Amino acid sequence: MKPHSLINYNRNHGFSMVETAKQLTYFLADKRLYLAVVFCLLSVGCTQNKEFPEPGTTKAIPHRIAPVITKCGSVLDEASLINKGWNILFEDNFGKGGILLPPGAPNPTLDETKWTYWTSGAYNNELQYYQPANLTLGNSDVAGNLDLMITAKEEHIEDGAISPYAGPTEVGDFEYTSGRIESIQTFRGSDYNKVRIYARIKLPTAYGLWPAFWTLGVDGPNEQWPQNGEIDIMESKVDVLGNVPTEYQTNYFYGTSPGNNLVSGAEFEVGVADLTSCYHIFMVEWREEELKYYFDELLIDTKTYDPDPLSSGHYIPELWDKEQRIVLSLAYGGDFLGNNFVPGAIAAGTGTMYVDWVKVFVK
Ligand SMILES: [Ca+2]
Repeated sequence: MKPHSLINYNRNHGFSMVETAKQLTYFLADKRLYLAVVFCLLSVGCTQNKEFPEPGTTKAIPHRIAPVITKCGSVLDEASLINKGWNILFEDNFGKGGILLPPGAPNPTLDETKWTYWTSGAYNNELQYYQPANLTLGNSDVAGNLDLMITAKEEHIEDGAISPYAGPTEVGDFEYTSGRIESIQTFRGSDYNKVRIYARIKLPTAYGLWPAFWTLGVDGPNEQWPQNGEIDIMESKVDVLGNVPTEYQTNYFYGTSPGNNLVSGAEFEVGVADLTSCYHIFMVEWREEELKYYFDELLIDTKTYDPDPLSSGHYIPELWDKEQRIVLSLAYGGDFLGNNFVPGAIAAGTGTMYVDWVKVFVK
């Protein structure tokens, strides 16, 4: 998801200061230089990272078409997990009894003892403004069960904060809204032998959406992204042709200085079944020396430690000690959608990401 890697810039600011073509040329030249320097400092670290999908570039992602998966509506066998020695560390089944948010909302929604939410824009040149009103509870594929529904839609927001860390004057206008939550519960792999992070999700179908289930490291006094690490368990999109997602990516990030990602070639694209008409279980098993990614309990990707730091997709064991929180987000637009992305309409009923539950097991 690369939360801090790219800056939002000039979404709502024009070039009215430029009065002649010559001035415009100079201005744009300066701007490109400025952006290059800022991008270098904030995102690329000027040295190691060639992996960020910065605008204007394309990159090869390891790609594998998994066996055709026709399973639909997967259910987790928790009893079996517990019999095998796994203990549950965190869960939210998004059931009834949640706290009303915002007050007066028609549905009980987020349990604020478990989650925080964003009320702002984000990063990566994403177009949405996150707000709690886009987080609701609704019926799932199981009678009597409820899902957390994160809904992206077209909605005008005037002078919204451009990020959770924006100053009072750092505001902009937005034409899309959506939702993002982060778990209050955090965990380090190094406190356990193994950690499994699960969610049961049905993805939205609207073009331009960027649903993601991931972990983000907790900032420390001298530690920022990607020093604190990140594990992307699932991120997907509807392509420029509007095709229903049949692919998603796994990834992770780690670095030793702010903005300087050392992970190389760990983005892995998984070809699977339709992700939008069925609920699927996405999971990563985090071990000291590897990340093992599962789709409906089928192992589809392993990122393993390799002493060769340049080996593609290698795992960096320092991540093991980095405190993580869980994030569920539904962005609209942004760098992940690629250079050909053009913002458009989100048809009614197509902009919702359905999350039945999230669980963390440890042993
Ligand atoms: Ca549920």
